[in-house]
Parts: sequence; structure tokens; C-alpha cells
Amino acid sequence: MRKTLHLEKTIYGQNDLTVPEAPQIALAGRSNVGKSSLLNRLAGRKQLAKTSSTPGKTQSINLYRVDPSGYYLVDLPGYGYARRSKEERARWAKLIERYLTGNERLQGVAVLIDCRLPPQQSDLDMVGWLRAEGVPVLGVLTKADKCTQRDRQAQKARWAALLGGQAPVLFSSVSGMGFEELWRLFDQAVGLADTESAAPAQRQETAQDA
Ligand SMILES: Nc1nc2c(ncn2[C@@H]2O[C@H](COP(=O)(O)OP(=O)(O)OP(=O)(O)O)[C@@H](O)[C@H]2O)c(=O)[nH]1
Ligand SMILES: [Mg+2]
Repeated sequence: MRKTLHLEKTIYGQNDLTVPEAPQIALAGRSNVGKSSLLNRLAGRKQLAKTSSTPGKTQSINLYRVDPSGYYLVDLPGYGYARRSKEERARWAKLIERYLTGNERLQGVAVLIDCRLPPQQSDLDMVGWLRAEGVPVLGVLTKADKCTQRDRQAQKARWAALLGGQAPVLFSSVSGMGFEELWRLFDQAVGLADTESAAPAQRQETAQDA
């Protein structure tokens, strides 16, 4: 069944920091890597999340409910955006850290990485920090339309090694590459069996019951 996304809650600061009692997957990554664009592509709606060619567009934690699945995708402000004041960056980092650490319903964090760039320290720090916190990391290489096939495979192998053997999903918000694979990965991360593997199990149960 086709999924739809609805913006249900926006968190601007510590005072709004309450989260739903439902599974969540957050999207993290450096400013401008394509987090909001990826969300729009998954939603099939160009304007659902605001995007910009200028880094620092998303400035709040935005929770999108996935229907009919019942979990949330959470768009985060990007890290590594240098043009904000030091105080502002510290405030954001603290808010994001509090969201990511104090949240028992967080099932994973998709770390988005620009497929054109070599691994950046800030991405490695993020992955290391999430692992230390025990949060599953889902790797996504963005802007795959801008990379040659050869670069894509090289980056995939490089990040697979950095992610403990798990190959990242190659994704493009422009072409739609990786759309099905990413939904499958998110569904799995929140414990939803994919329909193809669930169907035979259901049939078997019915046969046993009869
Ligand atoms: N070619 C190409 N451009 C992309 C893709 N995804 C995003 N972009 C462009 O990259 C820029 C940044 O995209 P956003 O989705 O706003 O990035 P973000 O990670 O949400 O950025 P912040 O909100 O600042 O953290 C925009 O100009 C997008 O059009 C992609 O898959 N391919
Ligand atoms: Mg954004």
C-alpha cells in the first residue's frame, strides 16, 4: 500500500520536546546533504518539507507520521552549518542530542552522506556517537544522480566498511533511485515485516488453525 506522510509536530526548543508514543526514525546529516528533499521524495510531495540550496534551511525538529504504517520519520536540522553563531549552534546541538538520547521510541537514525564527498569528520563523529549510544545507524548516500556508477560503488564499499559491514542505500531525490529499498529498510528498522515475507507466514497460520 502506498504510504503518505503528514507533518504532525514541530519542535523548536527544549520546551516543546515531547515525542509521540510511537516508533521513530530520524534523518541526520550535514546541512544541505538532502534530508528534507529525501523526505519529500518519499512522500511524493515536492513542498512537504522546506528545502533550499542554501545550507541551514531546516531549523526545527519536524515529525512526519507515516500512514498507514504508524511510525514517524523525523527531519532534523543539519549539523556543521558554520554561518550560525556559536551559541546558536550549541543550542541546536543540545536540542538534537536531547531528542536522540532521551527517546526510547527511536528505532534508528538514517545518517545521510553526500555520495560525492569523501567521509567527513562530522559524519564519522555522528556515526561513532550513535553507535556508542546504542542507536542503530542506517547509512544513506544522497545525490546519487550526481555520481558516476563507479563512484557510487566505491563510496558504497567505503561506507559499508565504516558502518560495520552494512552497505548504505544509494538514493536520489531527483531520480527516485533507492525509493523502494529505503522504505523497506525503514519498515524493517521499526519491526514491520515486509508484505512479501509476511504473506506466506499468515497463510501457514490459517492452515494450522483449520
Ligand atoms: N541533484 C540532487 N540535488 C539534491 C538531491 N537532494 C537534495 N538536493 C539539493 O540539495 C540542496 C539541499 O537540499 P535539502 O533537502 O534542503 O537539504 P537538507 O539536508 O534538508 O539541509 P538543511 O535543512 O539545511 O540541513 C537543495 O538545493 C536540493 O535541491 C538529490 O538527490 N540530487
Ligand atoms: Mg532540511
